Amino acid sequence: MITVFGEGRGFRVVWLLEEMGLAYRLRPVDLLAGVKNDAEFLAINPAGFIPALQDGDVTMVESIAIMEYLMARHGPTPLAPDPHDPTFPAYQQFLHLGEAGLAASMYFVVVSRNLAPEAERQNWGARKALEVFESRLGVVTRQLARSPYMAGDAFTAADISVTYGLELAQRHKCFALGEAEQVYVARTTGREAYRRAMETCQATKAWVASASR
Ligand SMILES: N[C@@H](CCC(=O)N[C@@H](CS)C(=O)NCC(=O)O)C(=O)O
Repeated sequence: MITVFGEGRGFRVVWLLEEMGLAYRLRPVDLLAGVKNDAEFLAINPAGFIPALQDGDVTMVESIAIMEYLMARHGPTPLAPDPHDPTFPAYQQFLHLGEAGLAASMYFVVVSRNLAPEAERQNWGARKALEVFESRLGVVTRQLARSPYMAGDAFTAADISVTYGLELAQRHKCFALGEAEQVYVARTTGREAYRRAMETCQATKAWVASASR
């Protein structure tokens, strides 16, 4: 049985598993409560961040690497184009840009604004991270002028990666997405597998509901 530890970016992994129709379970990890007493989770990821994956004797961290592993080990799947397909370079680029360019920078904006001590909320690092997010978003915007999805006409795992980064910014009200990005997010999150993933990720669901009130 595949086990996903933690929501947050683990939502990407759960969404992918739903798209692929694979059996899994989500093991909640409460980062806000702290993980120092969560021995089962720390045995999987001693560094204490989420998500982590356990699949038989395989344990992994890093949401994008986990998605690549699942598609390679449990595929093939149309969510990952063949390396010789013309859409592959864009797929590969946006799969990684969704984390390295979008979510990784936006994460530090979000935690600075919400969790940092009051006097440290408007810090240089958070402002720089927002600039980085905005510049990488420009690459997404240009792609959306060309095609409905990051790798062309078909939905792929790159869209799971990028959608998570865009939703992170939007939900925390850290960045107002433009029209093209909003239409794109509505398109990707309208999928049945996204809805099922949201039902599984009850902490994410509760947070989204409270943020939209
Ligand atoms: N690049 C990693 C980022 C992992 C990450 O920073 N996760 C956050 C929550 S979504 C976390 O665990 N933060 C707490 C910490 O780093 O201690 C990934 O894509 O999985």
